[in-house]
Formats: sequence, C-alpha cells, structure tokens
Amino acid sequence: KEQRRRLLDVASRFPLPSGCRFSYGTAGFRADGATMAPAVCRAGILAALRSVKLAGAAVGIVITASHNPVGDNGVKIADPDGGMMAQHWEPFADALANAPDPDALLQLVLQFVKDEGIPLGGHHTAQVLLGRDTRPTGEYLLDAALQGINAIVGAHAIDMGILTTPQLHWMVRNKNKGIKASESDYFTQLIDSFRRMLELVPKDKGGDELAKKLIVDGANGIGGVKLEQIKAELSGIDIIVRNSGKEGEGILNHMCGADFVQKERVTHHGFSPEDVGVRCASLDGDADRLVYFCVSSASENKVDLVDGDKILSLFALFIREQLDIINNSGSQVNKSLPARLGIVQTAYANGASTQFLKNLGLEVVFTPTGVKYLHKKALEYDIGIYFEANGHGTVVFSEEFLSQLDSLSNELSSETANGSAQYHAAMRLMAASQLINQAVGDALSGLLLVEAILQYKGWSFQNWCELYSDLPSRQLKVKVIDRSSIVTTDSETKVSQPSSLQESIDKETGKHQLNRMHCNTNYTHGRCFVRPSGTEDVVRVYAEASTQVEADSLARSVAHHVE
Ligand code: NG1
Ligand code: ZN
Repeated sequence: KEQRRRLLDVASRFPLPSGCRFSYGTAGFRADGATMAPAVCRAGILAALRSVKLAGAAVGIVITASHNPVGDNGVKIADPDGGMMAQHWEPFADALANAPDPDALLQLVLQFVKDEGIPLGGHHTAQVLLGRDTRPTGEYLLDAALQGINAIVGAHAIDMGILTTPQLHWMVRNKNKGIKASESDYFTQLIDSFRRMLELVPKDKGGDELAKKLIVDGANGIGGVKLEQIKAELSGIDIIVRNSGKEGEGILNHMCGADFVQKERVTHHGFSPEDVGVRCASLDGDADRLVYFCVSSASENKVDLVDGDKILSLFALFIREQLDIINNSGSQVNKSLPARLGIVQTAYANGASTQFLKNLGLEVVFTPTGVKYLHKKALEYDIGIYFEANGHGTVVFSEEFLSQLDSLSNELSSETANGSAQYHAAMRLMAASQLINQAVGDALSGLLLVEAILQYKGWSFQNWCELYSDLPSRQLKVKVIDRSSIVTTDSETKVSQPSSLQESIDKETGKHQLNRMHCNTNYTHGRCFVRPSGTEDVVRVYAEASTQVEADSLARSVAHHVE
C-alpha cells in the first residue's frame, strides 16, 4: 500500500509533458535539460529497483549530457560493477520514462517487479549513489532523481556531489567490492599509481622541460576543475589547465572540448599561436573522453590530432612490450605470464589504426557504437583495450590475470631478480592496472597513463603522432523524419533496411578508390557507413577515402541518399 502510494505520488509530481518521448539510447536519456525532470525522476525509480533486484548492491546515477551543449542534460545508470546498466532493462527504462500517467506508471512497475522477480515489499534495502556534472540544470535534476529513488520503500540515496562521470562509476564499483570509494581515495589511487609508473621509467629516458609541459583543455567542465585540485601532487608533469570552467573562461563544450577538436580539427577557444608545438590534451564536459592535439600552424589555427585510436595504439604498444619483456626476456628467471590481449574498436575507428594494430599481430575485434558494447567485449580478454575514435576508452584487466601478475611480481621480488627487466615490466603492468579506470573510460586516468608511457618511451608528441597516418575521413549528420527506419547490421557497417540504401552506399563507395599510398589497408576502395545516432535525433554518415576531398565528397553523396 505504502509503496503504491509513493509511486502514484511521485508520478503526479512529475507529469510527462505531452509530445515528449524518451529513449534510453547509447548513453541513457538525453534532452533539453529543462524537460528532463520526469525522465530523471523515473530513472531514480529504475535505479532503486535495480539495486533491490541485486540484493541491495549500490547502483549509480549520473546526471550529465557529456559533450553536448550546456542547455542539454541527461541521465544514465551504472550497474554495481561500475559498468553500464544491463541492456535487458533498457526496454523497461523506455516504457517507464514514457508512462503517460501515474496509474500507467504504477502498473508498469508492478508488472515488471513481478516479471523480473524483484523482491519489493519484503525487508529489502537499496542504495543509489548520485553524481552530476557542472550543468546549471544539474541540481534541479538531482532533486528529481532523489524523489524517484525515495519513492521505492527501503531505498537510500547518497549524493556524491559534482563529479566526473568516471569518478562516479569508479565509486560504485569500489563500494560494491568493499574497498575505499571516496573521492579522495580516487585521487590517491591516481596520484600513487602515476608516481609508481614514473619511478619505473628507465633512467636514460626522462625528458627535457618541454616534454613535461602539458596544456589541458577542460571543455569548461568538471574535468578541469578536478585536475586543478590534484595537479600540484602530480610530480613529473607540469599541467596548465585552459577552459577550466572558472567564471569568465567560457561556456561548457562551446568551441572547446574533445568533441570539438576531434570533429573540427582546429584550435579551441583559449589557445593561441604561442602554443604551437606544445603537447595539449582535451577532455569533454564530463571527462570521460580524452584526445590529444598539438597546434601545428599558428596562421591557420590547424592542429595535429591524436584521437582515441592512437591513444589505444599507444596503450597496446606499451602493454605488448611489457608482456614481451616478461615472457621473452631470456633473463635468468624463466617465468612466463600467458595473456590474451584483445583490442576492441568500432566502425568509426580510422582504418589506418586498425591496420597498424593488425600489423603488430594483435587481435582486433569490432562492436557497435557505445561503451556498453565495447567494455563488455573487452572483458572477454585477460587484458582488453577498447577505445572509440572520439576518445572514450580504457584498459581492463581480468581478476585472474591480475592475481597471476601479483604472484609473479612477488616471486620475482623475492629472488635475485628484483632489479631485472622482467620484474620492472611486471610492476609497470601492475601500476597501469591501478592507474587506468577499470569501470569505464576516464579522461583523467587515461591522461596520466599517456603521460607516463610517453616518458617511459622518451617520446615527443610528434613521435606518437607519427605512429601511422590517419586516412582522411569525414563525419556528417543528416536530419531525417524517422531515424529508426534505418536498421544496421555487422557492427553497424552495413544497412539492412532499407536495402536500397546499402546498394547506393556500395555504389558511391566503389567510385572512391584508395590510392596506392594507403593500399596497405586491407581494402582499396573508400569506406562509408551510416547509422542512426543513439544520442541525437540524426543519422550519422562516416566516410574514409584516400584524400580529404574524396572523403568529403563520398560522405556528402551518401548523405544525399539518406535524406
Ligand atoms: P551516438 O550519438 O549513438 O553516435 C555518441 C558517440 C558514441 C558515444 C555516445 C555517448 C560517435 C560517432 N558516437 O553516440 O561514441 O560516445 O555518443 O556519449 O562518436
Ligand atoms: Zn562524456
């Protein structure tokens, strides 16, 4: 009775405006922040139910719209392992968000509780951790989420404050593992593991002063704020934060941030000719995306970009190198550590990166767009590295591998080998596994791992950038009446419906050959695919060809077929 009353009550407090339709897309619900309260409240109900279902394990809610404009907002749910909410709950999430009135909402919940066997009504408990980014609608939406959570009897909400998205995911994960989970624990882990990584840099490497200077574009979001808090404790790099979100610095994600520089390839607001040649990193509004760039020409404000694919390539090289040292060092200690290393990309990965990774003999697999797919795939390996081209990604280590690594390090340290290359390599992998966020892609932890690896290799930004050259590519957005009429298959690389569209794409693609310079890829024609976005009301078109002119024209002609 009490439960029913609470649900009816909360639903009547947040009526659904007519004409609103929410869909739990690539990364939860997103819309204009001012219209989001009903969906966020219902996400609160959903998160509490999820926790009840999972025997009271902590579940997370993040209120953010990531790289999208400041007026937008969104909400997504993190499962107890710190990853995205299990996908089989998404249809219920959609139905709940769109329930037209309190009665319909109550009936939906009761039916779902029954179908899923959620022990509601018993002596259950539930806990939900909440985090939000710096958007002005964040506080108001947080309140809507709290009301939703409190509508479930026995549910307990814990507001963790203003955080980066990956911080909240990390906290949920740690809380459920019964290990330290506060923000200061998060910072301590980053700072300590980064220091250990630097201690393991070979003595002949350590760079000059320029190599230590790093300018970080914080997208006027939360990432810059957090970095400012810890940068003094990060010895070994000299971080300058621009677009830090402070009063007067600019608007969230506007002409700045990882999405902007990755798509536009020009310098941000806040950068000047004086920055030519300096290594720069760019975060997105909630600091789960990271790309690097270098202002290459002051006059044309052009940049050299290192995107998620190249960050992934750097991580893959580093990890492979450490595994090789451990397994083939030929040192006096003959211990090995078998490890399945897997690379996970999406169709948006630049073809040159895929070829580079395959040439290294690495196993590369593809999933549809969205971290929920990439992360899950990466977990199938001992070490799984995944990145989206836009800069969202991480490295995940299996528990089993980590425990083998731990015992190997112990053995090596107790023998005469504690100064050996093998021991150092094992320690580097251990430190990297603690530095890089195991729950989700995290720009802050990714940035520190990049910096440590560049120092380890003694590499400049240019050395890294020149690992391979990106194929020219173009991404376009097309507005259509109903984007769901386009259905894709084969990890989104082919359109299955309408079938005539794929025929047109094939025809256009055939016209654009890759010239010989790029023929070391495994295809010689251009590449193009389209898919409906899961976060915006658009269809995305992606094209690659041998020149920028051709990539642009391929994308444009396919966009015409989509319209
Ligand atoms: P959609 O809108 O489904 O393409 C975008 C990004 C994803 C992911 C999500 C979540 C591209 C092409 N797509 O998804 O990679 O980051 O947003 O923020 O970059
Ligand atoms: Zn983001």
